[in-house]
Amino acid sequence: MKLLKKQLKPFVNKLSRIIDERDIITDQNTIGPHLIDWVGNFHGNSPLMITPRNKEQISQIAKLCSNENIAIVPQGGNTGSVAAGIPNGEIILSLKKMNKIIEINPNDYTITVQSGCILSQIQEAAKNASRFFPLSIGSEGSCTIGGNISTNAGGISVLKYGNMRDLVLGIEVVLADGRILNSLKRLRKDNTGYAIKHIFMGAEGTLGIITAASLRLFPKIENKVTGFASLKDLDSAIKLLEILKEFSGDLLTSYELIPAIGLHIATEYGDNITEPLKNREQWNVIIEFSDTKNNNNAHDILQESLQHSITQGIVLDAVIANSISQTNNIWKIRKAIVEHQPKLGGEIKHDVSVPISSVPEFIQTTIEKLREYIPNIRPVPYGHIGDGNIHFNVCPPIDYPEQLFKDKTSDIREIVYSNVNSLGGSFAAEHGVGIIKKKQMLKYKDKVELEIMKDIKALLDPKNIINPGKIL
Ligand code: 2HG
Ligand code: ZN
Repeated sequence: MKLLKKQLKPFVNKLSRIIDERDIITDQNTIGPHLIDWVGNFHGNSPLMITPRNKEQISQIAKLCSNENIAIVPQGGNTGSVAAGIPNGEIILSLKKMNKIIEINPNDYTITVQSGCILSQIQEAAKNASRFFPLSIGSEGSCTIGGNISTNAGGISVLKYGNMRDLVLGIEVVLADGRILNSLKRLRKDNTGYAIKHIFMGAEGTLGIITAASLRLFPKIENKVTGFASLKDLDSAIKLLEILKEFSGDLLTSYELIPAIGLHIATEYGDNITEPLKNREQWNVIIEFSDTKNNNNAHDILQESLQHSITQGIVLDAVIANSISQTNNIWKIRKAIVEHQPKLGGEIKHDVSVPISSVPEFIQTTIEKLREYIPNIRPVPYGHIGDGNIHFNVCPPIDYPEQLFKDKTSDIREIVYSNVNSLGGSFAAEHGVGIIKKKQMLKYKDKVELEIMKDIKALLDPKNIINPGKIL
């Protein structure tokens, strides 16, 4: 399964009949960055990385690996946080050289791309054609669309446009035995039996190597309005969400929870960030409206809904950004929380979801349970609560010994995940399972679902050569 040292040379010889020698990398300095996941808590190893340039090459590589029993880890931008793209002795198949936009069809509102395209490259191509590709995540300047599809990425626009799988019309995949599944259709309706394309989305590269995809585009956004509101309490977060939806129809694109500790992180460690409101309150939200029309509509409706919420006592104070720099300042708060949170003496990440109406109860009760376990512990629950997704990251009390906190990781995880489970939630909302959450998979995933997943894996990859040891 792993490529042993003694196998390296003869295997490289065989590979060089399929791909250019420039695309075969054994230098460990070059491979190094591909062995560490974004969070940095998982270090892998691999003797070899290959960077093929087309699906035919990948097909031949898969056949070779299948014959030789050598496992492959597909890798995109390596921006995941559950180590799904990190090898453990297997070879890395990087898709970074498959980065062409194949075609864009503005009239059909579709774009067809190779899987190594960077997300921002696709956003840009759509914009240049007066269209909009809505997936938006922190790593959009370096993550690849193949990785986004493989992990069914979420982000800040799911509220309106759905997860990655909702944006995929067709897909092209190289299977473990080298067959190429060609379903790059650009259809909105295609009821021809099982939706096979969907099993590769969220499969984290365990069922095949995605080489291209056809994606949905939307009308170009002409006008974005960003607001920041402080809330009376956590329950008000859901009440305000309702009001915003009711007042605006479908203008609401983002609704992100920012706790007071998030504002502390942003202003303390972020780059020149100012507090948006005079008084720092415990619970706050970032609100974004997007409009395809270039007029004052979005601004006026946001203002009206915030005024109404203040009268109702739901919102304590609010501001609507009236310049690009004010807008940037608000979104910089959001980014700074992700980046600087580890500076509070370490962090334990949990990417979870519960039904939207259960968000306040989940956050409150989890905080209480964590405080019973370690008084003064500092939870930082934030993020995409508009779709029930909370990044429930946990930091230690001030001056708490770092190692002692790390040693408590599995207890803390258990407190968070069991509370998620009791509210009918998911222990993996948008980041996937990878290696990091395999234990929870066994504990919380429906047994029959798990059996079917194993059956599908055995059917498509009987020799277990595509990303072995991940998810299952
Ligand atoms: C985000 O929403 C990312 O910014 C990362 O999903 C969240 O791990 C995190 O803290
Ligand atoms: Zn997120």
